[in-house]
Amino acid sequence: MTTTIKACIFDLDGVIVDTAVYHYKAWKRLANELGFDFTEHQNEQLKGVSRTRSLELILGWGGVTKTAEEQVELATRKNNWYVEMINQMTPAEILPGAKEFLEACRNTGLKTALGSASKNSMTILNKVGIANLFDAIVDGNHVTTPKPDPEVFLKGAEALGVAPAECVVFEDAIAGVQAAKNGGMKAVGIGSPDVLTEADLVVSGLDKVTIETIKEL
Ligand code: B16
Ligand code: MG
Repeated sequence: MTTTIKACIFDLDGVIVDTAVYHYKAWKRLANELGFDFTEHQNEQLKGVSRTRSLELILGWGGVTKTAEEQVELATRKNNWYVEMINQMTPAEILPGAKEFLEACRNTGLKTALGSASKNSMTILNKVGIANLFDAIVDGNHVTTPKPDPEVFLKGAEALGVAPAECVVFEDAIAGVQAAKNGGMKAVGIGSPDVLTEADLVVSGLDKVTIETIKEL
């Protein structure tokens, strides 16, 4: 039996915009202040991962131990640098096809939601000028359990008033694709099919997907 798709839920970093580059710069600056460095390759492991967990991973790479209180201070320091950078973002930084695909969803009656781990998603959406293209926004401020737990996407579906099986999630992170599948949703991976093996379909970007393809999933 095929289920009608009624909504699309989008991850933010890596799907709508590439904020990973700003996260990397800010985390790298923090690591450097602590006396070590990490590579762009290691940074891949931080994509889609919460701020707290990212810090734990980075401290582990540097072999540095910090108290819970110190970790809060370090995460805040990093976030302040990150916010300085995202405050400079412009609409030119929207990834190819993202705005057009969001508009196409709305024009064909599909509901749209954001489902991001970031606590800064509103700042980013406002800076790039597309906050008005989402019917619901669920982000790191609203969830208690990180991806691959489906909480963020289930809350998105609930806010839109649609069943999980009627949703397609767009995700660039393995844990995000798993979260969608764990929630009983369809998943479109943005990236490489070799990496996002659990997705129902993998494309290189939202410029490579059409509403017709989504409805046939
Ligand atoms: P913040 P997404 C994620 O965004 C990023 O990929 C990840 O690198 C970041 O640590 C996380 O947001 C939390 O972001 O520090 O702004 O709360 O891919 O879930 O949209
Ligand atoms: Mg992402």
